[in-house]
Amino acid sequence: MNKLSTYAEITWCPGCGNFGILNAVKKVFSELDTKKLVMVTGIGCHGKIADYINVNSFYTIHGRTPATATGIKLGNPELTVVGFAGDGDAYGEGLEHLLFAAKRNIDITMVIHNNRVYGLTTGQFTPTSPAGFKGKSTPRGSPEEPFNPLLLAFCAGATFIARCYSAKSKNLASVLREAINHRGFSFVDVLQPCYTFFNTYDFYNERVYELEDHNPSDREEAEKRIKEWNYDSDGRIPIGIFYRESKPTFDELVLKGLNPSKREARFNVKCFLDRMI
Ligand SMILES: Cc1ncc(C[n+]2csc(CCOP(=O)(O)OP(=O)(O)O)c2C)c(N)n1
Ligand code: SF4
Ligand SMILES: [Mg+2]
Repeated sequence: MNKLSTYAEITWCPGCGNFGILNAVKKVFSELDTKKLVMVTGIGCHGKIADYINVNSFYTIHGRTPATATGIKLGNPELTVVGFAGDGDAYGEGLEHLLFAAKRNIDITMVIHNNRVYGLTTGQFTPTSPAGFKGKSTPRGSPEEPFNPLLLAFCAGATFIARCYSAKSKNLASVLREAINHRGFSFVDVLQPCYTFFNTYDFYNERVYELEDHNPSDREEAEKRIKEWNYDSDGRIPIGIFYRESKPTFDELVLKGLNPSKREARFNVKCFLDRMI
């Protein structure tokens, strides 16, 4: 048994793309100092990942993973904070939290299990479901076009932007490693088939390809590649790192070297508040 495994029985459906994410995350976490690692999850099938990995974790409320992760990072900037959210969670209920975390460039990583459906509540459409999607809440097909979450994150100010596919585990692990190492807001959208309510394996297997000869520090080029696929029903789907930029982080700017979790900082509340303002 991997030292990061837990006693919890895995209750994801057989064939769920979350298994690929779990394996890649465990691989990358096993290389880190887990005493300084915290995972935060939203509510949904994705959130169960916290039960299956033996590290410090916080199950927060629907859509609030970036807000909770931000609070943890500001409380102790020495921690590595990795958030896991669903597409309904991060792009529906909690979109504003995601965009403001990107705008602030807080040094956290957000991994989105994007199955393009509300899985846990049995199959309603989400902001990234394709037009025509038939589910519990749209039995005749959703008339809405999806949005492109990478483009939203790019416009909001994310300094690391990537897309992965849960079935390409080597690529997923290597992108996750880079995302966690990046100082600043890292955003990783993972295409994760929901075997039960939106089985997209064939669709992705035909279209997904790995970015090559792409310079993630070229902003114009990154925008072009991000727009190459807009979560609709056509085209090829690039995965990999689209954009990377080095910028001061929110936690550095606000805390200026202070660690509020340390004894001396707690005894000097006034000094801390002065730095915050
Ligand atoms: C504020 C709020 N609204 C609705 C719900 C009900 N709810 C629980 S899980 C869920 C869907 C989660 O979908 P997603 O975030 O895509 O995660 P998945 O199950 O697909 O991994 C909903 C709507 C809730 N718990 N809280
Ligand atoms: S409902 Fe979908 S996302 Fe949830 S465990 Fe089953 S296959 Fe996975
Ligand atoms: Mg979902």
